[in-house]
Amino acid sequence: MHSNNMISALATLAMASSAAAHATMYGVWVNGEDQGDGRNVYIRTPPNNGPVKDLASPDLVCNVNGAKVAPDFVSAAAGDTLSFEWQHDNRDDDIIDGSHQGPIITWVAAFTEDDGTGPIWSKVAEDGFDGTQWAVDKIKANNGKQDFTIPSNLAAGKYIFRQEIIAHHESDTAFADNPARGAQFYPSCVQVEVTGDGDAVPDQGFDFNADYTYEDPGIVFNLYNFDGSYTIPGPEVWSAEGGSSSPAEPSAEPSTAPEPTTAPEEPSSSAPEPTASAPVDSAPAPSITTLSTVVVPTSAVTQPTATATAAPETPEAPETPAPEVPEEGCKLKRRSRKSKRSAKARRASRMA
Ligand SMILES: [Cu+2]
Repeated sequence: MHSNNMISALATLAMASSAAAHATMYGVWVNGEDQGDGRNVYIRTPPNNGPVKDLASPDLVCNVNGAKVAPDFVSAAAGDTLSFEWQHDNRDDDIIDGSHQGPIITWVAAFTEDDGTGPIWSKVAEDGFDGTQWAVDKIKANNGKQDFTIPSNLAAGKYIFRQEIIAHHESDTAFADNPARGAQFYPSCVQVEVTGDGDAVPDQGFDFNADYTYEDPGIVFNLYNFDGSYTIPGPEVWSAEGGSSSPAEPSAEPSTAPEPTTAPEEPSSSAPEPTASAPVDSAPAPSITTLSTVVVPTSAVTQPTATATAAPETPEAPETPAPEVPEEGCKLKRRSRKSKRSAKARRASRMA
């Protein structure tokens, strides 16, 4: 029927103007070892690679399947190096569109079968803009991956590690002010069972729905016009200090006594920076094997040269909001990859 043709046409347009837009998490590497396709195995994988933009939505935490417990866990020891591998759709594709620049932030919470909402999260790693490159540039140059370290003092137990990409290509306007725009969050929650004899229990108590706000300059942010410095949203990286006075009781149970958080001064980065100056999409991948995200370079930020080259020729235009969900910036493209049957089913369910 008419509307089906319409959707096809729009889909073609969307694909043409933004052949590779969003991203989804494919799998996890532990100390450089591939743990295999983790989608719906140890990752609470959403049905598609679209973003979440509504800060009030529970989907902001672990995406739309946040309460769908995955059957397995990644096994790792405290102190191990993890890499979360992002891809556009599948392994070895283009990972994420070069327009989708922004930070990558990693969090941990005690395992829950719930959707992850509530004040349960602590930040374990973050990477924003280093004066030249965004975290997204780095994963595009490194097969979708960026290393971080499980805090070596983390108490043994089952956890959810949540990594998010925040894409800032439409975030000069708050989603609350214009649902067609806003920062695009790509949250992914991974089930990890951690071994070790540490005694640090995550206690930052961060609540995404309450503590991420449209007033945060790291969320409502103009990617195309900024002074070269970017403040990553959320707290300092968790210090992971254990209860030194009391005997260690390895447990993932939330502690009742919050540890004093003495925001530690992280040592400045010794990680090698890729010197990509060409546009990201055509640049040969720098031969970088490790990129630490635990350490945030705080040294002199310079003019954002990478921003200029990475800026899309055609910034994604505001798109017509779908009736079903208010967050719409990329929903159109998301839908474009779904079958007509699916679109038809949605319309049918809306009618119902
Ligand atoms: Cu997108």
